[in-house]
Amino acid sequence: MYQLIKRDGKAKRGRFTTVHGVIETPVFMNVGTAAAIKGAVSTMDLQEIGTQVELSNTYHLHVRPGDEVVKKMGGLHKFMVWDKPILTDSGGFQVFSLAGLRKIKEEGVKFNSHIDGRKIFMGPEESMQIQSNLASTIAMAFDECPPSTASRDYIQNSVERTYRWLVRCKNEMARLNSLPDTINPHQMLFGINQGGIYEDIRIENAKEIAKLDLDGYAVGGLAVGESHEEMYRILDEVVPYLPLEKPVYLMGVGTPANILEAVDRGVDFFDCVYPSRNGRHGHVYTKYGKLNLFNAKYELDQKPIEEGCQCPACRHYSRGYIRHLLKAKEMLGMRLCVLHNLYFYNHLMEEIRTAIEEGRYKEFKKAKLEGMEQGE
Ligand code: PRF
Ligand code: ZN
Repeated sequence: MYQLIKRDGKAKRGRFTTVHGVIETPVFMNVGTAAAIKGAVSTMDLQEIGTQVELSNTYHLHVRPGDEVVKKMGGLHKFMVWDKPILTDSGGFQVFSLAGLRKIKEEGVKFNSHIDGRKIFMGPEESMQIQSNLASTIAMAFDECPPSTASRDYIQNSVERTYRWLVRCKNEMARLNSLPDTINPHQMLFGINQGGIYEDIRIENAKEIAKLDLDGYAVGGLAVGESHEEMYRILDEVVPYLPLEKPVYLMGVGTPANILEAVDRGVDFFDCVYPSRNGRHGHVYTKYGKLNLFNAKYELDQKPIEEGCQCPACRHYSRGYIRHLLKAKEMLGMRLCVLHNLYFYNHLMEEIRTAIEEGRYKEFKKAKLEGMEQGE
C-alpha cells in the first residue's frame, strides 16, 4: 500500500507498506544480484548503512543455486538473512543483456545460461513461479527490454507482447499467492512500461498498464544507450500517465545527478550497480563529485573519503590507507569503498526525502548538482 505523504512540484515523498516493513520513498535499492552485494558486503552491513530494500535477480538465482534450492532453504529472506523488503527483477532484462542465442516467442524466451550454456526457457509464468519460490516482497513483471537501436516497428510489437505478458504475470501471481505452500502469499507485482524513445508508444502503454491496478509501476528500457536528455524527456512525458497513488520505479538508474533529476519528475524507486561497481574500482562518491583513490595524490592523505561522512569507512580510515589496500589488492579496500558508496546513495535519498517534506526540493537539487560539479 502506497501513501503519498507530500508533493513538491512533481517530486513525491511516499510511504510504501509491505509485509516486510515500510519503505520510505524516494528510495535507492541496493543491488545484490545473486543474493550478495558484490564487494564482500553482508546483510549486517546493509542494516548499518541504512539500506531499506535489497534487489536480487530472478535469472541469476534460477541458474545458481536454483530457485527450488532457495525455496527449500526457506526463501530469499531466510537464505540471505535479511528481514526487510526484497525486490526481484524478473529476468527479462538479464536474459537480453547476458544470455546468448535467445529466441523470443509469444510464450516466452529460449536462451542459453551464461554459466554453463544449458538451454533455459522463461516466460511470464516461469518468471512468476521462480519469484514466488524466491518469495521476494516485490516481483517484477516479465518484460522485453529492446536495445536502443531497435526500430519503431520492432518496439511497437515488443511493447504489445510485453503487455500480454504482464496480464499473464498478474493472473499467475494471483494463482501462486493462493497456493498453500507459497512462502510469501502477499507478494506484490510491479508492471513495466516500455516503448524506447517513442513517447506515443510509451504513453499508450502507460495508460493500459495503469488500468491493471498493480502494486507499482516501473519505467524500463531507459539508460540503455539514449542520452540523459532523452531519458528526462521520456520521464517528463510518461510519469504523468502512471497512477499518482502508486510507486514509480526507474529501473537501472543511475548517477546521483540522474536520480536528482528523476525524483523531480515523480520517481520513487531506483536501483543501479554504480555505487558497488565503482567502489570495487576505487571510485568513491563525495558531495564534490567522484574521487579515484588510486590517484597518487591520496598517498599521504590522512582525511576520510568524505569529511563528516558517518559510514563505517569514513568513521575509521584515511584515504591514504584505503588507497594502499586497493593497490595491494586487499579485499578490505574494495569493501570499504563499496560501503562508503552505498552509504552515500542511501544518505542522498534521505536528504532528498527531507527536502521534499520541507518543500525545498528545487533549491536542494540545484545546490547538490552544483556541488558535485565543483570537484575537489
Ligand atoms: N526491464 C527489466 N529490468 C531492467 C530494465 C528493464 O527494462 C532496465 C533498463 N534500464 C534495467 N533493469 N525487467
Ligand atoms: Zn564514508
